[in-house]
Amino acid sequence: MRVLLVHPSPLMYSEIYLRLEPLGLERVGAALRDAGHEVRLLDLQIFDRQDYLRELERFAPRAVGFSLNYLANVPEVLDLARETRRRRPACFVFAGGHSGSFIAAELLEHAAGALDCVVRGEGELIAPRLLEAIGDARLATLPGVVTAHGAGPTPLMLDNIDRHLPARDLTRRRHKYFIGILDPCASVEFTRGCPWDCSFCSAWTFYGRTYRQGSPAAAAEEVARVAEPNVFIVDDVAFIHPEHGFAIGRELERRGVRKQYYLETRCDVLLRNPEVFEYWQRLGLRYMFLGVEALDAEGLRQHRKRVTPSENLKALEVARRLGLTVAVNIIADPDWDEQRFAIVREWALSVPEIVHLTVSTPYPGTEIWHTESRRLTTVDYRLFDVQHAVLPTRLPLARFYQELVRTQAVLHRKHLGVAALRKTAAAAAGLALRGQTNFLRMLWRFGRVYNTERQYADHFRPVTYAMRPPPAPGASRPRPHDLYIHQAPTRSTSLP
Ligand code: B12
Ligand code: SF4
Repeated sequence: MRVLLVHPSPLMYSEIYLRLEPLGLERVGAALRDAGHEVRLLDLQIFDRQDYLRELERFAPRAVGFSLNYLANVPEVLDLARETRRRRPACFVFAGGHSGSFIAAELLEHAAGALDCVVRGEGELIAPRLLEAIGDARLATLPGVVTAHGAGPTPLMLDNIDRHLPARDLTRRRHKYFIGILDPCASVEFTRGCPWDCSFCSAWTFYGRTYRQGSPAAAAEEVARVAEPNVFIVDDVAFIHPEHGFAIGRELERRGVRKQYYLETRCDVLLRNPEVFEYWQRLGLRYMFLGVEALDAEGLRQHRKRVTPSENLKALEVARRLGLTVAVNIIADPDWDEQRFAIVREWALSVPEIVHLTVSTPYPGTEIWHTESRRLTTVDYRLFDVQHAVLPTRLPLARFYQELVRTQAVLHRKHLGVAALRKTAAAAAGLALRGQTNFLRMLWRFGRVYNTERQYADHFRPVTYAMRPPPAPGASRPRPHDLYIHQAPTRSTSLP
């Protein structure tokens, strides 16, 4: 069967700093190909709506599957699904992915028949079975599948994440994928899931707080096959178990693989296992992202980060000693006033790290979606991109954005301003000579993307699809299992 898989367009944040391959769709694509289907993938982070409509016409797929990892992409995907239904009424249209998994029934309601089903959870095992069941009443009985007529049992989880390794040849114009100066950059997954339970995050609820590791040999083979010189390791928390990191590294050394790497981890994991990060630094680790989230103990407690401010600061010292370029994230609360923004600006300028600021956003699937007592000020999915305020702001909204954009601009200038760029000028020139211009282009985009008026005006766009707000804002803390998409308790992993 001809199947077209589609990743929606980028959100604000990715318009500047990065663009990464749709790894989830490449994995689902691999599983479908293994089952004998003819698969194409279109990434709207790179291509546009016209390209999609052309592909629909020329490839004439029997089924189209949309990836909905991000809540902010919901209206775009619904519009595309409706357009697909209008142009090709017999086509089977489905959606899956992270955010889609938490709001399946709501999506089907909005789609008003344009979506045949929503798939909850991991797609590799269920996608081939889904296509087999097209036109059959069995569809609504498949694990994780939700249709207008009913929902199947709890979603399936991959027993072994080495199965269905990503079909990278499905993504076209791969030179467009990059993160900062790692241009071009591929993505790999060494582990899946996270054993922590931060209150603002849905990574753990999506995987039922499980944590799975791929085999070191398969992971290294996967990196060896990547054509790009740079690799983004997508694991939520890299090298929780240092022996796994060492084992992958040794396999890479044995194969003589040399790449530059970017990874994300937690401060306490870095403090506990500095040797594995030091080892990876020798293998080519260049960038590390640490989710600091808050500078004070109270903020960390609210996010349930299970780390202290002093551990965070110590971790930054360790990362500096390793000679890595470190980026950290701080969560801005809509309740912040001018002074709170000023404190963050001051701190950010006093440390050598790249500091990112995201706005606290309750997402379906997170604990704060239920416990946040402040009512949402918007039901526009597009604003749920951690760059807009969806809760009441203490400052007048326009003033809040002035402070936010001012702070973002200070942080941007610090690591991408003229002075900072002198250090990377040679590398940037080298990229330009090789025709890799993603990094260079991103330098000029800041003013167009982060813009007080634009962000403020975004709140007044007409809303076609109104999001379903949480049933009872400020409810007491739900039981973890009630948040999981796998309702039957999955075996949870204890904290390392
Ligand atoms: C890598 C990553 C990114 C990459 C995105 C790469 C890409 N093009 O997809 C980058 C760094 C760009 C990114 C950016 C952002 N991210 Co991000 N990201 C992740 C992360 C860590 C891993 C995703 C991944 O690749 N996993 C591995 C692959 C194999 O899994 P997968 O993509 O989920 O796909 C599987 C299933 O979802 C499903 N599936 C997926 N698509 C489809 C489609 C069909 C048809 C089917 C059947 C199944 C299916 O099957 C796949 C295989 O099992 C997740 C956390 C997580 N653990 O999921 C956060 C996460 C998805 N990101 C999040 C956020 C908030 C963001 C940002 C908005 C903000 C930010 N500062 O990070 C931006 C905006 C992105 C944008 N759209 O422009 C949130 C999502 C919030 C939400 N509910 O919308 C998450 C959950 C992190 C969190 N802490 O909560 N992100
Ligand atoms: S450690 Fe990271 S991935 Fe895990 S729950 Fe916390 S924020 Fe989410």
